[in-house]
Amino acid sequence: MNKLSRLLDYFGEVVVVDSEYRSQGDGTHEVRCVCAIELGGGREHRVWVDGSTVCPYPVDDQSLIVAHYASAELVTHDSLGWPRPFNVLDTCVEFSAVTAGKRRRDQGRGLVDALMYFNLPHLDHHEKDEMQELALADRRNDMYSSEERSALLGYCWSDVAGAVRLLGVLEGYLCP
Ligand SMILES: [Mn+2]
Repeated sequence: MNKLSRLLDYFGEVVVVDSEYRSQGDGTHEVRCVCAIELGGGREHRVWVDGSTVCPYPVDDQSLIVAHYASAELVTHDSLGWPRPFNVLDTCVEFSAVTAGKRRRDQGRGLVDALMYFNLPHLDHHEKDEMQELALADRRNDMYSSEERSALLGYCWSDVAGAVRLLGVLEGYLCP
């Protein structure tokens, strides 16, 4: 997957990020995994958090970090001791702005809702719930089997792929 972004006219790199985690209730995340793609360079990242990790993608002032509900990714960065990104674009905020006054009451603003709104490929809610339950389990990262790790990483990656598709549509509004 290597889809160019029109936002690359404005930034040296555009990185679409998602993480899976268990919220600890104290403003920090027990982060399971982080997936990301650099749309300019094409590098893909699939990181299972095992001990200390370093942020594998650029977060400097030349780079734009894109995520759906990006505040969660900022907490993930804080929780991992990673630097906070300099520039952030939240596809949930942009989707909300673009569809304000147009969404029906039963149309939410989550990633699956946004993909459905634009008739883009998406996981079904049930599949998503199942994976989120796995991420929320009350256990340490080293207690996940290799099958569970790859299932969660695959799910996390599918959210990155979904956010890339959503960004492609939103760019039509953001970069007219
Ligand atoms: Mn996710």
